[in-house]
Amino acid sequence: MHRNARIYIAGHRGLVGSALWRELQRLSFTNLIGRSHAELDLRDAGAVQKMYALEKPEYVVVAAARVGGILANDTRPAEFLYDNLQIQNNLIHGAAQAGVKKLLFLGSSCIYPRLAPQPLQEDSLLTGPLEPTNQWYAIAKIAGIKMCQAYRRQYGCDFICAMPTNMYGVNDNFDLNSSHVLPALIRKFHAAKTTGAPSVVCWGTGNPQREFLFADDLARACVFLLEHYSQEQFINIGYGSDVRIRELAEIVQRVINFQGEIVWDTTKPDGTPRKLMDSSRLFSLGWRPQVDLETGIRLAYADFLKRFAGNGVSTS
Ligand code: GFB
Repeated sequence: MHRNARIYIAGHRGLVGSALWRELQRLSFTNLIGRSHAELDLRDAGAVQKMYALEKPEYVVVAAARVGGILANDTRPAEFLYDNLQIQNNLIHGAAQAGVKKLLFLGSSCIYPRLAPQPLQEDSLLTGPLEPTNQWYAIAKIAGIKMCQAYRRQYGCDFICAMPTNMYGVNDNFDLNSSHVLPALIRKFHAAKTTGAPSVVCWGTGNPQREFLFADDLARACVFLLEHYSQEQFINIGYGSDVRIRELAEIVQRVINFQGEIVWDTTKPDGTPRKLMDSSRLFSLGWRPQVDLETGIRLAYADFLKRFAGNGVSTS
């Protein structure tokens, strides 16, 4: 990509999109295009078409989605299905109409069957039933993959897809009802420490295993794929190893230095037992993550403190 390429990042204020925006700026890309949710409702096909006509992006990254943790996915199925289908249909179809040179669609590790062999290989797609707590989101993301593949086959569009594992980092969502596990734990342990609470309640049994990738690493992978990957087959983006949620809670406890105990609320769902990506295809192309889990958690906690603690916003 030339440094003055016009690159539209859909979702540039989110966890992944903002990391990609920073990375492209760091690499001296000068023509970055973004729209906040207030400026552009991506579910509105006409509005998306107008944006494409006005901005004429050469590259598009679909980092915009209705996202959330296990509870939000489980309790707001209509939003997770409808919003995501609308957003990605408008962005992908609109990009084809606008003659976009290359588009990168980001999916999720939850596209794989709940009990697919671990680590999850790309060819496990559609080989078994999905995890019920996030099947709505997964179906939308699978449809997004198929959209890109169909537009490549029928219209020759260079639309590629990548499936990131569970993400965390700077600019995350710390709302306890809709967040993923890592920001939730950071907020809960911080609140317990500052109020002197004796314990922190975490969800489920603590046994599920999850792989976590720092958003800045994903941003580097996105740039790598935009520059070096043009295949119909989607590609996994993971860290390479996973931890039990119990271990994750202990790392957060240590980073935040909370002295109390951890209590498990088993009335809350565990979700998929394990979701470790096989990222060997991407690794063999030469990309590697740079930020280990504990370092990333320290960076995410620093971001939480900067954004929320000490400015009057309740962190409990
Ligand atoms: O990150 P998370 O919400 O989503 O939860 P998934 C991961 C694990 O952490 C689950 C446990 O086993 C939760 O029960 N957990 C423990 C907690 N304490 C907490 C807590 O306070 N908050 C939260 N949120 N979890 C999501 C999908 O699944 O993964 C999305 O729902 C998406 O669709 C995303 O694919 C990457 O990893 O289970």
